[in-house]
Amino acid sequence: MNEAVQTSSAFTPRVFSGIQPSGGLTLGNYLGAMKRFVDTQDTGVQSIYCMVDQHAITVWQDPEKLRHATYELCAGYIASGLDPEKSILFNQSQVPEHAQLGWVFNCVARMGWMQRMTQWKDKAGKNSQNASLGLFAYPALMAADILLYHATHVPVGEDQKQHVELTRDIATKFNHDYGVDFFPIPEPVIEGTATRVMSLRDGSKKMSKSDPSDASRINLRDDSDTIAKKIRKAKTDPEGLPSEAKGLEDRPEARNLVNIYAALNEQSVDQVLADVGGKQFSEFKPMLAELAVEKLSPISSEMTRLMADTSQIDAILAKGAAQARDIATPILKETYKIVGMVG
Ligand code: AQP
Repeated sequence: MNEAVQTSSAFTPRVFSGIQPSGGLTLGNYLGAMKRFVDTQDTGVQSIYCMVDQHAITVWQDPEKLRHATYELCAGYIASGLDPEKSILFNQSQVPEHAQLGWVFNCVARMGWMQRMTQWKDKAGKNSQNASLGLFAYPALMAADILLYHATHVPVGEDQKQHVELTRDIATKFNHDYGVDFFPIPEPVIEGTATRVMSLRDGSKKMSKSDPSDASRINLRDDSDTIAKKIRKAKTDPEGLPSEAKGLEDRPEARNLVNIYAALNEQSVDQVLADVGGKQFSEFKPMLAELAVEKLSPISSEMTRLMADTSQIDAILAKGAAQARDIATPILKETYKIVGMVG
């Protein structure tokens, strides 16, 4: 992140990223996003992190569960180490400028661009005529999330790379169509050993909040026994662990467990394999379970503590929304002026 953030640009480096409150947080969200957000916080670059509830409703959400998941997500951000005094932490729907800029970008983005998005194809599936218009337009709103703050760097997991590339296309087209150099062309920041944490049941599928199988993921709120049980039951192959990363090729489930271990323990895959190479999974899985419990249970306990008094979270969100609007309002105003809106 440090290296990427130092890239020279006419725009002041600023980091933006978001997570959907579309269910309970997973180990994938933690390693692919939250843990990396925390690492960025102390680099001195202004960082803005969002709960993207408007993205969550692109597929139907039970209203009570959505509200609860939004509070839990905020608690998860803080419990993972994000400090609302250092980073701006807010909920998307509390900053109406996201939807307003999103509309402008709906008019810049092309249908063909959206149709190529793999997330759209995966989520809409064969029944795309019945998917929401919001799900189709999701990447234009995501572009608005990022560009509303003139963010230059977007830490994400692998799965969101294509959406950040589309954000770049939207910024480029807007600047070109109106003959301005108004929006930065943001960089996706995809670093580390856990940019794509896979399902524990199928090494070809991403670990996801909305996977119907709870055994496929580790939830941040799982208790120690559940974490250990899920890791014990995780799919593997019959071979032992290799001593070098090359030996994990064509072994997606084995690679996934080693990647998770490396990310949790802040080691490289080679360092992990230097220690565990030659071991069987029957020996490695308990090591992984112990490490996962050691790292995740303090987060879960802190989330429980924060959730006991949601008025504290309300106050953090109100402050974050005000800080976000201070940056967003002039940028939206200038956008409207550029496109010729009176006001
Ligand atoms: N399995 C993963 N590995 C690495 N990173 C991941 N992220 C999500 N899953 C993994 C990263 O977490 C951030 C927030 O993602 P999101 O929750 O907003 O949306 P998503 O990527 O669609 O995550 P899910 O869990 O799959 O949600 P649902 O099931 O609701 O669609 C992003 O940076 C993402 O890359």
